[in-house]
Order: sequence, then C-alpha cells, then structure tokens
Amino acid sequence: MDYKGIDYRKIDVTPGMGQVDVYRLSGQRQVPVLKDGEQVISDSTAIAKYLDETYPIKPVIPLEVKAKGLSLMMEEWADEAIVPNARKLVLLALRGDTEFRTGWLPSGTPDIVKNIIGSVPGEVFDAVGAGVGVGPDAIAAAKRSLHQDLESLCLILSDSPYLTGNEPTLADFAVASASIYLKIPRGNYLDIPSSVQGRGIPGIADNLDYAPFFEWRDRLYAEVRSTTPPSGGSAGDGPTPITID
Ligand SMILES: N[C@@H](CCC(=O)N[C@@H](CS)C(=O)NCC(=O)O)C(=O)O
Repeated sequence: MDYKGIDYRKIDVTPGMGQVDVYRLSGQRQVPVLKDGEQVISDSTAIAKYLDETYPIKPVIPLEVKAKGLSLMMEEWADEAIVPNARKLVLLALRGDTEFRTGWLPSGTPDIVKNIIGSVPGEVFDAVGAGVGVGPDAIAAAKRSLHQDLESLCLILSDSPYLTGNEPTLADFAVASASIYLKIPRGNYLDIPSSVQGRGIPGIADNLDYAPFFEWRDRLYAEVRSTTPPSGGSAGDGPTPITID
C-alpha cells in the first residue's frame, strides 16, 4: 500500500487474545487482514490481487504473463521456503549473541531482567530448538537452502534492478519482508529497536557475497516504505484514502 500510495491505518495484533478479533472480522486467525469499507480480505496474495483490481495504479502483480508467473511463484517461495528456514536459524543467532537477544527488549526493561535473559545458557536454546523439531540436522539443511536461495537471488539481481524486471512487484515485497529474519534493516521502517537493526544471522547477514541482495533490500525499503506511521485518511492530491473502521 505504501508502494501504491494508498493511505491506510495499521493495527498490530497481539498473538493469542488479539487473534479473537481477527477471527471475528475475517473468519480465520492469521494476519494480514485488509478491511476496506465493507470488504474484508485475508491472505497476502488475495490482498495484493484485491488491491490491484480495486486500485490499479502501480500494479504489484505484473500484467505481463512471465513476470506475473514469476512474481506469484517467488511470493510463495518466500513464504514457504525462506521464512521457515530463516526462523530456524534465528533461534541459533539468539543462542550465540547475548546482545542480539537482549536488544529486542523494550528500552525501559530493568537491567536485572536483561541480565537474566542475557544469561540463559545456550543449552536452553538447544533444548527449545530440539523441542520444536529444530535439531542440528534441520539447522544444517536450513542453512544449505538459504545459501542457495541467496545465491539465486544475487544472480537474478545482477541482471535487473528488481526480481522480475525494472519495477518492484509482489515478489520483491515478499522476499524483502522474508529477509528481515536474515538481517534486520537499518532505518525506521519497522518498529524494531535500533540496537538490533543491521544485525542478523551470522554467516548470512555479514556475508559479503550477499551484499548485493541486502543492498537491493535496503534500497527497496528506502524507496517504497513510508517511515512515518500511517494515519487514517488524507485530503487533496495525497494518496488515495481507504476508509477503515
Ligand atoms: N499465507 C498467509 C500466511 C499468513 C501468516 O503466516 N501469518 C502469520 C504471521 S506472518 C500469522 O498470522 N501467524 C499467527 C498464527 O498462525 O496463529 C499469507 O500470506 O497471508
């Protein structure tokens, strides 16, 4: 919606209790959900399709058939391969880096709480990982997949400024958002403490081979993402307003 210049209001949902409202609104419990007047749409692909149909300016799903197929395929790949693999490795990064671990805590967190969280032994993370089926083999497989994914992405980006051509599409937005697990962007694009910005999974976030990928990602955020908190409605020649109750 930032890319299309559509004004919107964002409501963060608290996992658990907050999802009751999501369920009441949309009949399912996951985000994102878009409410546009009386229309309620869940699932990011369905939302992208709806936005392109209703607000055709700057389509996020390309009209040209090959780029359209690639965009939809890459979006699925970002959600189904990059995100789950990266989530597994985030656990490993939190295990090994106390500063990364405590950097997530709100700024007012008392030192005693920070110290306790910072001193949780690595074995506890191993046990949690094993408990959710993320043992050493799963971690090695996730690493292999991500290295191959990043090599592929760098190859694609060496030939065009965006993943499917000269304009950003759903593919770019999906892969860029999945990449947040790999390395957190610097800048006030997301509500993420500055102490963890620029940090990420060792061997990936700091790997110079993948610098072109993270440069593309950061350029996309700088070009597209609004840094000011979205507000409801705007007048004059600003972005097209959507009414959200
Ligand atoms: N295919 C869906 C996936 C949505 C999804 O995985 N949402 C996650 C957050 S990124 C969620 O709501 N998780 C909470 C839950 O599953 O209870 C889409 O692309 O919108």
